Amino acid sequence: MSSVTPLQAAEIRTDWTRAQVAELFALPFNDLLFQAQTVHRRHFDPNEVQISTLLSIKTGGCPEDCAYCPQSARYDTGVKNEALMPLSAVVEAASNAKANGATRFCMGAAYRSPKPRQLAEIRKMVAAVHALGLETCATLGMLEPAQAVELKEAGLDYYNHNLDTSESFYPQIISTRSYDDRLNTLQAVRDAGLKVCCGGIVGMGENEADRIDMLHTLATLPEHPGSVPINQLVQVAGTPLDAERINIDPLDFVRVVAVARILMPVTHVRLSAGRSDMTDEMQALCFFAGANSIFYGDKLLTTPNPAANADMELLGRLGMRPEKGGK
Ligand code: SAM
Ligand code: DTB
Ligand code: SF4
Repeated sequence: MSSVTPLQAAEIRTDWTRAQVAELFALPFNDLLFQAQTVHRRHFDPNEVQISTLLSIKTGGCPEDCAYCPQSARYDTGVKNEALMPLSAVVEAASNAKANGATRFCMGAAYRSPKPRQLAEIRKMVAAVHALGLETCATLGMLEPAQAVELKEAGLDYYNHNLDTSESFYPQIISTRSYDDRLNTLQAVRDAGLKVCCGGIVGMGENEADRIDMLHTLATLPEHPGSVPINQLVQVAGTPLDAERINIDPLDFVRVVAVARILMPVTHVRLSAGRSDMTDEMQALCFFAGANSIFYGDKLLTTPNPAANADMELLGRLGMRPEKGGK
């Protein structure tokens, strides 16, 4: 949404109580989806979906221990440690993404946090992608306030940094950085005037209380994130979370999308990782529940995503179309 009317603004609140979030989760499925679709229609064209394309500009060899991640150097996942991509290759990928209908280009790096030399290179990439007329997004790990400002000055629109899960479940997933570290990076990003892209992962063995807590934290940040990616865990061989056989009820995933939509009415809720494991019907339910953004293209960072033509076919069957956007 480009502008928010006063009536729409009245619906945006950052003072949700945890009990209110829990009440939404407890609604009968049809009541929850009806409410989510009603809120969605007040703020968005329900037949439009924002298209983002991801590029891994620096793959593998990450020092962090995120239990879900194929790029951690601590796990034997077959992902090789590659150097930062050259600028020309990034520009080529961004041009292709634009030609294929993406309006936002997200550059991901397997860093704990970027070093000054790396950030200098990435600033050039951001400026070049911005010059193509695409919205720019980066996800590079933790940022200091000055680094966030540098990225903003280079033309960055969004910074992705996820909470991943609830504060209480978090220590079972990551030990090398704290929940507060994440909140501090989000603060630095907001203070620099960058738009926040922040969400989490469903299906890591968390329970409903954890999902309530995570969405409550997101919806009570000083400002709602501009984008909230909801990822379904992609189980990758070699990661600690692959050893556990985690089953998630697809309807519980849809509930998370619906509650996110109701809590954060003008946010783009992105149906992110995990779509390759979802049926078309589940994705359709997620769109009905208020998801209005996807990652488009055959690959996420290191794992598969539905083929672009399959996505266009699905959108066509649903009478949906890509949102016009970019700059
Ligand atoms: N290294 C940076 C960081 O962690 O902030 C940026 C890239 S990292 C891959 C971005 C996000 O991808 C993670 O926070 C996590 O939410 C998501 N992610 C990574 N591996 C995933 C998986 N196997 N399944 C679902 N989501 C995943
Ligand atoms: C987000 O929330 N999901 C994207 C993006 N932010 C960077 C990443 C998904 C990664 C899935 C695992 C992989 O492909 O390596
Ligand atoms: Fe590294 Fe990010 Fe993967 Fe964690 S999620 S291991 S920080 S690339």
